Amino acid sequence: MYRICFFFFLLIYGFAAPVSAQMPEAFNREGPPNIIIIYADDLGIGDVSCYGRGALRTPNIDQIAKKGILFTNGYATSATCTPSRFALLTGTYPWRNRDARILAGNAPLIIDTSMQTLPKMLRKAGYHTGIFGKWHLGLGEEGMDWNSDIRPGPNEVGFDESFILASTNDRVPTVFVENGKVAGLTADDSLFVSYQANFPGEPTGRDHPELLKLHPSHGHDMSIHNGISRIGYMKGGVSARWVDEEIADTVMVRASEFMIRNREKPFFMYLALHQPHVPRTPHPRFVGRSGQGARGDAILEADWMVGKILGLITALQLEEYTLVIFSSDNGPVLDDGYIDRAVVQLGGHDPFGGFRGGKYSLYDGGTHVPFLVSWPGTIEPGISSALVSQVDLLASLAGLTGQKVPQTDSQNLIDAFTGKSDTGREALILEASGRTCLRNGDWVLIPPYDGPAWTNQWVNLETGLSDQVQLFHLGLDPAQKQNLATVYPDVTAQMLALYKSMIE
Ligand code: NG6
Ligand code: CA
Repeated sequence: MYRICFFFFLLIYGFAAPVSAQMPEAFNREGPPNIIIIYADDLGIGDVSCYGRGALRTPNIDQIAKKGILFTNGYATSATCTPSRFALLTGTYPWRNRDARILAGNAPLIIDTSMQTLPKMLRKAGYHTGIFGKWHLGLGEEGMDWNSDIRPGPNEVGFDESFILASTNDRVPTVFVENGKVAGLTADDSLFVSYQANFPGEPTGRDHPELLKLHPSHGHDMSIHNGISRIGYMKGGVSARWVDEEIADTVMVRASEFMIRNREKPFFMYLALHQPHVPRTPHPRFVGRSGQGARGDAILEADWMVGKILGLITALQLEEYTLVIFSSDNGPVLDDGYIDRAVVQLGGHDPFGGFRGGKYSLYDGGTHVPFLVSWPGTIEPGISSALVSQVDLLASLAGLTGQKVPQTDSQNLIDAFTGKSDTGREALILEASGRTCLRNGDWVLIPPYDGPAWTNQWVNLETGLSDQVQLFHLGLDPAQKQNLATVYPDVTAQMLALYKSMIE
């Protein structure tokens, strides 16, 4: 009840007025800033209007660019979620871990609890750490019971507080896990999860399409919750199940409470948005707002969340003490498994921002994502073309906070992230579905691979795979249209040699 009242208070009056009214004197805090990473799910570079490539308007996300640095060469490590999140939190390339692939909702935790992680490192530096939103890095051990302690999970890899979607919004179980327990689960309504077989008597989207308000286009035809069929089977835990349209509000309340409670000490907040991943189920107040259907509306909902976070930072008088990083786990996709009309309602919008491929792709559309960093008073606003990756945040934030981290794939690029230098990393390995390619300077080399050049007919995106070696110059050809491998055989040979030395 308290939470609901608190939320409506914030929603109706906005964050700024009520919070500043309770605030003590302005802070004059020494030491490193709060760190907030806002991480969208399947958001393209063209979806964020400060990049000037698409038709959607995201005024709140744009504020981060206006107050900070817009990176034109910012990358996720991977073209899908789990591997990118693994790299973000561990500073290690995901292709080094064979389990860092899109995980089922009942997969065990894939981060070894002895590993260095971003939240552990920041905790050592004196930060209070919290995660709110999508996890998708596995939970517990094989065969875990969802009705008892769900460990290891975020709290065992460095987060003091966690309130997470167990995996993705299209996978069972459709419940939040709060500090190692299914939130709101009651003893008389146990929750069971399987990715093998249905539970007798439970309806599925395959057998009962008449129960659905949102129909799958491919896959997603198993257990039904809230009129939407998902990947995987579940039974029970009804009282704990989320309402998809309220996920944004629920996560916002937890994130806001965390910031308010911890305003006087340095905090690290990882806010992992579930938008615009499928199923796209924005709250009714965003429905129809984008004119682009559910995908655009879900992005506007995410933009609203960013606006509320920025408003709260201001209200708490923490602007000059807070570093905000905004990015996305992988590139965009239109039809990712539900008939939500994302393709037909797109209009003139280009989520891909002119890049080739998209989610699941080794081409730049898979991994070349929006990447914004602000820290008013310390970072001068501007645009940077430095090559930076999410894998670098561990070493860079360790550099910022005076921590030592073991040698990993992460590079300390704090000068690039804070705009003191235009130099980023020289070379970066990118990954899609377990295959890798190399970006070095402006060149991209994709080694030859067996495999389809296109994903399935619904997703309908290029994978980047070819039986020929591919070489592109992104400075001259950002859309990767011209394969220069035979035009520049020396560059191809050098790039192949560098690629081999980096992945061995
Ligand atoms: C795919 C799902 C897709 C999405 C993706 C993971 C099907 C047909 N497709 O297998 O909908 O869930 O996995 O997305 O099931 S990610 O952003 O979390 O990596
Ligand atoms: Ca994703």
